Amino acid sequence: MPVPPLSLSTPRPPSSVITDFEVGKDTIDLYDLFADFGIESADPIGEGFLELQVTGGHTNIRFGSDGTGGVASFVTLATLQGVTTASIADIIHPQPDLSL
Ligand SMILES: [Ca+2]
Repeated sequence: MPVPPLSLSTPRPPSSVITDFEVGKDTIDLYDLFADFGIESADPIGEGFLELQVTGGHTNIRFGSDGTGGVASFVTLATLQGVTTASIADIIHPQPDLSL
């Protein structure tokens, strides 16, 4: 089957289900994805780049490439099965250098 062309507006990797995520022990690494879009934020949830959507006993990790407003909708990157207490502390993402 032919592989569809990658679009810059399509985050990678595609949505996946993670069944063994443990809050406080495991992390979700979104560093490269954020870096690809030039996103460097101390508060990616507050700025609309990331949403942790708790629904049906699971958590959907959703990415919005242009933050609050803009034209891009949230895209679900992964679903943490059986997890409802994940927070930004469980996500690896680029942060501004506050030491400057
Ligand atoms: Ca947006």
